[in-house]
Amino acid sequence: MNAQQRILELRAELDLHNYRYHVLDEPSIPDVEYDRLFHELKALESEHPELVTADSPTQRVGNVALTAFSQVRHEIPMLSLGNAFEDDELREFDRRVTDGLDLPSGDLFAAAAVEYSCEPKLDGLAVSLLYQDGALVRGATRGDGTTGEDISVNVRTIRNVPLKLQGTGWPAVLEVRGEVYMSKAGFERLNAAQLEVGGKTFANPRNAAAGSLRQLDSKITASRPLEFCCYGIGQVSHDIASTHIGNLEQLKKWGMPISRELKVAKNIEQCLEYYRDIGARRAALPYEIDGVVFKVNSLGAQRELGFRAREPRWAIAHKFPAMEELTELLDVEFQVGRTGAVTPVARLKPVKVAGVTVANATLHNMDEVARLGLMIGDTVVIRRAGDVIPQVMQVVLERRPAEARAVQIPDACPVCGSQVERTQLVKRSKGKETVSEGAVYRCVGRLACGAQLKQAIIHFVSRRAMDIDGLGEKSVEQLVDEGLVASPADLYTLDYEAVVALEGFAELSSKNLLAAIDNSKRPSLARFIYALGIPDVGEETAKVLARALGSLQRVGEALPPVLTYLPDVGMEVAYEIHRFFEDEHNRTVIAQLLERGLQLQDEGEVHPEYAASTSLAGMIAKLDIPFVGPTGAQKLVAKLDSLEKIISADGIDLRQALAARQADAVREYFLVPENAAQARAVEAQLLAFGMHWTSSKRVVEGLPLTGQTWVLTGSLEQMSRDVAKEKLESFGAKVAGSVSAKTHCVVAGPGAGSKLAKANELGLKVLDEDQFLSFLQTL
Ligand code: JCF
Repeated sequence: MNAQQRILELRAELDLHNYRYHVLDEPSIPDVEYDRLFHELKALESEHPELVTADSPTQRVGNVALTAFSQVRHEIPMLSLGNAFEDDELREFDRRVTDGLDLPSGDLFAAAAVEYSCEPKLDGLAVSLLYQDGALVRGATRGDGTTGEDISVNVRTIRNVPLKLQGTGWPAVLEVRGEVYMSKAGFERLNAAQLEVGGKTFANPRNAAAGSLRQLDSKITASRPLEFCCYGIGQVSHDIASTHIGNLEQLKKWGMPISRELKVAKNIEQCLEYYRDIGARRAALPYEIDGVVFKVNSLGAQRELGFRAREPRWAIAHKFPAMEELTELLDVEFQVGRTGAVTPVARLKPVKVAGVTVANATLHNMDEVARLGLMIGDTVVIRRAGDVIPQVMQVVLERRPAEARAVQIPDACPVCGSQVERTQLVKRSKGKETVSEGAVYRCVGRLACGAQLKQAIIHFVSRRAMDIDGLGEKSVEQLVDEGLVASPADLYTLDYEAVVALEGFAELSSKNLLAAIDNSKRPSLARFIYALGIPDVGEETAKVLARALGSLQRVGEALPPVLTYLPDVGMEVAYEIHRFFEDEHNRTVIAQLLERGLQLQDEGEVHPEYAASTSLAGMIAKLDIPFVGPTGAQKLVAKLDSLEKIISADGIDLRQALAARQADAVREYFLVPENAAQARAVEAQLLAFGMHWTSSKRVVEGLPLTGQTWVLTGSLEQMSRDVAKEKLESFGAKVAGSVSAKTHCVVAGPGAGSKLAKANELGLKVLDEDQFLSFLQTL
């Protein structure tokens, strides 16, 4: 086979794979294989430049930069669409369509309904693609509808735009129209890449698509994740089908990407159903849309209806309420959270966004304020997507008033007046500490700060923490504001007189609250640790701490490096835990809680699995000595089998175990007295906690259900699901959310559905609640 034949063969194969991938969504070969074929074609073409043609898949990389786009006249104008927002506006449209058509009059009750095509309205740019004899010869923007710009080189770089049509039978002249857009994922990727190289980021996928498509340098366009979706035809040398959907389906066969959501509606009510369905799935779609488009499906009927000014009478865009609006930033206030983080909150001139009035938006932290370049008085773009809290997307700099003010973080806490400090990020690496400024500012007032105290108590009493029922946010505020409660411990000294005097508390509710407080006195260790509200310690971490260390005392004493032996506990969290228990005030509150009757239920020994999870080598590896990782540490311990030997070893001993520069690093490290002292303290604590040095990790069958995965489904009557889960976990089992062949056992209560069915299908062990309870008795 000669080069020309092979080139044609490769192009045909690559075109076919492109079609299967982009249009049919059924990739037929792995990406690496595609790349291999592509590179073979590229190599052949560079050997034979005379054989390169414009429709080769290698030509999607862009071309020499232009100085301007030339103009293109649209033979058939590119129209815009009329809009509807309300259901009734859409029914009105349908009435106009029905009235405009000469429908066969028959039975009055079998009112002739008009059939419509339905598709999402992509938020991108309309373009026209002209094919002559099946080859793409021109791409143009919509422009003003009559005249657009020639962006042929740019559209050729879009991966799913066919450079050549597939199959046969296409009209000699075929103008395809559609939308060029960027997927949400492509947009995120592009912005992340732009940030990395210090380039400009885009406010939304539409702007990114527009900025990418209208590039004079098509190489830039080629690097952008643009996509095309065809929604109709313009000029055509002969008719294709008799319906709009028929046209699109034929175009798809010729290789044109069309919407996967294209549907037919038998009447306008089905259009409304479609609108609601797409609306409900809007956030989950991979691209942004601003509504749906309905078109009269019959092309004959379209012709009969014709146009009114610049809009077809046979189509309409049913828009969703806008997700973005402009408003004014009136002020930035600062809120204090449970851990004292002082966060900026935008106070906005109220504005309706997607049907909801927005007056506040979170600004996350001061870095975000700086990133947005926000000033008070600015006009800002607000976005509300799905159930997400409204966000400030962008400042409209052109509208900044002369009197705009900078946003200033306060020096003093707005609630308690304590000092506000910028958090520091401490990184420990290679035995050295580096400190940098964090994005978060904290009020140092802790429980002396009313805001933190309220949040701390709300967290403490919450269902997954101490589970004290009957104490809502309003009552907590009262208790704090009236000075009745200055720490969680004070809940346990409340008396009837104090409670019944609160607003909203009667005799019964007061008694109930006091009973609930009393009932909360015997929490599990894990619940209690979680309830303390240690920064960064959620429920899972609290469980890990409780299960591994077994006692509050050990959790409080543990040195940060000792804590990092626990699964999912990194240095940052370890230091938060350590700092929390070092704090005088926190110690006092914990002591008071225990004095006032709190009894932790399940304190015990260090978990055998945790005790076995370490080794001397592992400990050495965690010290972060330069050049000494896990392998180096293991070699070291193989020669010198105790910490003391390692600390006191000289250069010669060390070089027997390690490479010269590692040996020197170890020696240098332990010559610093604090380093040696810290290593000794960590070792002493690990040993005191029941660790025993083994040369490698050993898994101990510690608990009766260790290694088993259980699934709970349906409702349980004698205990809550949470309690059942806690019980299983306390016996070492993992509790999973879905059933698989690896599931050990399924507990199924009334109402169990698909999970139970699947368990039966897989032949798994299934217990009902009574069987489950008796099983627990046997453990
Ligand atoms: O997805 C779109 N943005 C879109 C725009 C879809 C359509 O079917 C359109 C359009 C603009 C004009 N149809 C026309 C006639």
